[in-house]
Amino acid sequence: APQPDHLNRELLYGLLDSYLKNDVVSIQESIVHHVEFTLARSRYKFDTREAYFAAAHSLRDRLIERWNDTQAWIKHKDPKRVYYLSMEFLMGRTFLNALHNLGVMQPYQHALSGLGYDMEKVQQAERDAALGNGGLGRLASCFLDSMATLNLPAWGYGIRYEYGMFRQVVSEGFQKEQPDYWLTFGYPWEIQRPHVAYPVKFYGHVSVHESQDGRQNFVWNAGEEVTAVAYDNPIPGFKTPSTINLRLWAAKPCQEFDLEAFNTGDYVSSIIDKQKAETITSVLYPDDKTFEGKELRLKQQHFMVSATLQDIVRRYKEQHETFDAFPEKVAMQLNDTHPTLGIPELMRILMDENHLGWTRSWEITTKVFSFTNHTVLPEALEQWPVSLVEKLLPRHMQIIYDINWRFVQELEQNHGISGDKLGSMSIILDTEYGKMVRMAYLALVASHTVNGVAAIHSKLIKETIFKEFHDIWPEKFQNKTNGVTQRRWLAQCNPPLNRLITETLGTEAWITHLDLLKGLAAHAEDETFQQKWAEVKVEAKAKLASLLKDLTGDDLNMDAIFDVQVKRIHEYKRQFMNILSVALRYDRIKSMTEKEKEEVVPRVVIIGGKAAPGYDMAKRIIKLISAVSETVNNDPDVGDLLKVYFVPDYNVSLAEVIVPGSDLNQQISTAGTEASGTSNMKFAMNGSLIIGTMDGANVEIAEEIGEENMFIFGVGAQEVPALRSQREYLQVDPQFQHAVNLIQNGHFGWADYFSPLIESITGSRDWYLLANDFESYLDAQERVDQEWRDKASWTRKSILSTAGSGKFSSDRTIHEYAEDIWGVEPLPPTIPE
Ligand code: H53
Repeated sequence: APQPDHLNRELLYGLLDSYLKNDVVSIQESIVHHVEFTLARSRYKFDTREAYFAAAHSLRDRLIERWNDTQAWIKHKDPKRVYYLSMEFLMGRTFLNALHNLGVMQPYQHALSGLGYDMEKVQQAERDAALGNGGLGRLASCFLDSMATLNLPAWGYGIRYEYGMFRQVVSEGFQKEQPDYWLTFGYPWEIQRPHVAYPVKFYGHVSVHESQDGRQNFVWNAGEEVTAVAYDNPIPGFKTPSTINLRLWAAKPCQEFDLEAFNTGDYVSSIIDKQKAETITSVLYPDDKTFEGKELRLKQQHFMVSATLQDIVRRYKEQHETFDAFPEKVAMQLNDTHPTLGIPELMRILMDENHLGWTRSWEITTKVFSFTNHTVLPEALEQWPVSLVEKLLPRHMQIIYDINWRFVQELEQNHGISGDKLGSMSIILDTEYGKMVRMAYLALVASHTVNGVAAIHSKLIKETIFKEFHDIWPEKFQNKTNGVTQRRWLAQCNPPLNRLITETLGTEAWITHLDLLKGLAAHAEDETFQQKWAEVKVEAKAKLASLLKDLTGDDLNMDAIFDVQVKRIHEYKRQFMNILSVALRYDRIKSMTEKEKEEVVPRVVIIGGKAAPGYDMAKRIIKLISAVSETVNNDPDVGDLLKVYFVPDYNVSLAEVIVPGSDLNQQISTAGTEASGTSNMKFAMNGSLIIGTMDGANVEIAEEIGEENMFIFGVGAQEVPALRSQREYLQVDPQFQHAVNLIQNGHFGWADYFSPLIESITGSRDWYLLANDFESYLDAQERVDQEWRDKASWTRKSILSTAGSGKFSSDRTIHEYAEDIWGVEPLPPTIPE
């Protein structure tokens, strides 16, 4: 780019010598300025949405100054940096989070109300950025918040999908997917960087050239080239000026490539052809648990890692002459296997573009990558056909073969492995449909560390899917129990509880040191404190009730237990078991006398979550929940003793209302199937009691808050394999059979439509062991009702849930990653406030 002839530094510094002011009038000026000049609306007439956009732009200015200074400071200090590579970031809304983290909530509230706008409504005008499916994507977003707050020199890298997670509409009980075109009115939190752009190649062939020193040079002659353009999203830390970057790539047609095509005469077709490049980043794949093997998805993965690695290498080379220091300056975390192509891509960049030999390149590569596994479900593990990888990325396929060849040699020579075992560990798997690349094995071989996401899960991966690798490389394996950011999931989404905690502890230091919550335990028995705690819960419940009132028109019984299960719909998460028990509860109430009914503990059962569009069983489960809901909610015999709601389009913003407003939450996966779960942590923080199995992070939550303060039930993970093999001989519990009969006999209608569901839990087909766990589940539900009758005891448990949730801050998780895996250190920016 052309440089200025003469830089008048003094003048420039003088013009921007301090940060934007955060007094109410300055903020109002900046909002009105953006109304007039950014939105080009009249400052005398703008609606709530325009007020949101103007306020967002005003806040964005404040983010940018911190962002610029943080980045300049990091560049100046040149520390080791960590890059978090993820195909998903489930960010949700940004406005409230940025206000809180910058500490300007109050002045903005006053500024807006002074102009005549209600902060609550303004904030509702923001659309969620839903560039993720569920747990894995939301974890990545919590991690960004923690990395910024801990002052780590960190960046996130991902894709700027034009269509995020689909909008779920439930019509007559059936899920319909609608596109989430979230960019219609623009996204004020991003900064487009047209000059940060890289070519990304696909297809074509590889040619070999002999160089003068006799070395072979591989040249990839691509068949297609697109441009990756950077969009930067500033991520502010809490109570620190540190503002890190989430760089998302968008695909654009490549300008220079293949100009010949334009000269063949068909100018218009050439342009139209190029425009297809943009489809690469058009849509997020909405299934996070079944591997699909679609070519476009593979393209997305390569697109993301290729642009990212070019960017990282360019940044490194700006400050370093050789690659010697690369491993001391760069750490890259692979969020699941989705970005694993980054491994052969870095090898390619080092060998083919920077002419390092294999040995040097491999040494560098294996020092920078580490990888997180998020599931043991076999259907989720990525295996790409060799034929497809070869076609799309011919050079990468060669490199993967070479990596595998050397790996197999090592197994034979250093570990004495041969025969079938060699084949079972090979990165390339031979199947009847052809050869496949096992991405997890590639990631394992090239990474210095692999981690699971909760203690039980990390143990399981060592014993099952990665056992043979653990046998030879035990030191590679670590656990990093997930966490969530208490800024969003407690401080921001539950202001009354925030105030009560701060008042009780006498400090708001818990917002950065969540362990301090244990100080609440001392007050758990205190009656006045319990009273206050219960009042705060009622406030949060009222908000949830008003949300449901808007959705359904119903007034909820505030004395009822608000019983919530919100998460993706999946057989292993067992929403089906939940609704079976609801059917039974309904049936019991129906047979009661009026006198007996007086003893019933009222419940509001709330279920929400999306089914992957192609997941037939999950869609039937949604229909079943809706059918039960329809029958129960309209039955005058039941009144408000039981209500069932399916909340459509569950997303981050809804979670921010639902989580604080719940009394009870269900974490009831078959033991050994849910790697960690993270909503369990959010609920616990907000004083909602868990009914759950000993699965995922529930196990560690029980250690922290005490099993006696939860409703634990069901078989343990160690028992599952044996029980699965004996399923057909199981003596089924009569209550289970009765619940099944109710559905089968058409009590809720649609009996035929539900029969595949019934079959899936019958005899030897009951893979997720609903029949095994049902009795113990009902028993736990009975304990819930008993506990509710003793208000003081329930509240005490609720307080102890929050008090025991300190471990589950993503600050703790990120601190562990930084120390044990990345070797990066905090770099607090010294910026004048
Ligand atoms: O990742 C969460 C875990 C959760 C696990 C989830 C996950 C996805 O969201 C998508 C794909 C995948 O393989 C795993 O199911 O248990 O808490 C974050 O680690």
